[in-house]
Amino acid sequence: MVLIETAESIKKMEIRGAGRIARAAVKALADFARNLDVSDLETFRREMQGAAATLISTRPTAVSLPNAVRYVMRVLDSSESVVEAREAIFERAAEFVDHSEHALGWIAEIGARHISDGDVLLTHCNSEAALGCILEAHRQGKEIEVYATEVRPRGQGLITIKTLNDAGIRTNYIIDSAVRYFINDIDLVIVGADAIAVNGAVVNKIGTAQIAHAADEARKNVIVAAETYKFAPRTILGEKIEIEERDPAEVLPDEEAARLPFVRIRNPAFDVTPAEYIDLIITERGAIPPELAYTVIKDYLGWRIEEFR
Ligand code: RUB
Repeated sequence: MVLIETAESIKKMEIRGAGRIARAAVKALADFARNLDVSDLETFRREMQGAAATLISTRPTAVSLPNAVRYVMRVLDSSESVVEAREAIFERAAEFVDHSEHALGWIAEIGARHISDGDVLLTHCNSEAALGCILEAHRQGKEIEVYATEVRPRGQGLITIKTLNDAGIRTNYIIDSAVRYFINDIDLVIVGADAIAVNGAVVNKIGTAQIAHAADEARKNVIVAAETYKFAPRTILGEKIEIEERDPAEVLPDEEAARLPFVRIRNPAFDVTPAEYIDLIITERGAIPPELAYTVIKDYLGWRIEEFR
């Protein structure tokens, strides 16, 4: 069953990265709706809500996931029959995927404008949105060089350096703790986001906050590339974005950990970079300073204070 397989793949990080997770989830929802053999609307709604909950529970941090699922599920409120509801789900899911893919193109185009000929960039983790900007700048003929981090413990940096290498971009692969050592050689940091709070704080792969801090200290700009559906509406009311803490075995194998009974292994997958360390957020609608995050939530996501009553 596609729903269960997708949920498992997201949990195991076979499908990973906030944008990919969101697209996979809405495709799984559409598939679930297609195969849901029920005739009354109430049962259809209930089953769909169960499927949505299963998908949303897979990983807690990337807000693109609940945003995408809720965007698709909202059509159930106005549907009057199972046939209509099913069609509406298909339409919405396809619309989301289409928008998400186009958004990456627009972000790449806008982001590339902020990358100058001769720039040395630093990126962390593996973000489609951030890499899109780098690849587009290179495609435009800008002479650029990239530093890419390893990204302990899951090593997403390896995916990043393969992509950069395949594009023929001069790349330096460094361990995460070498960022401050190299920061003066870098002109611009460019990363993606899993979630952006209303105060402009950015949640991204663990280590991003340290990198942004080092960049701030060295007076280097930090750009975040993120689709509007990564902004977190519920932070308007002070809701905190949950930071996923993953299996300690990703950091140290269980057999080794078992020999160290006084040691607790901590494995947070993300951290929060305060808005003051971020210079610009590139969305598909344009580039904004982090202070304007509320505008994105209000104008583009269409979520208003009244919805939270
Ligand atoms: C991925 C990560 C990425 C964001 C943005 O973490 O932190 O920077 O999700 O990625 P993980 P994208 O590997 O744990 O999923 O721009 O591709 O949506």
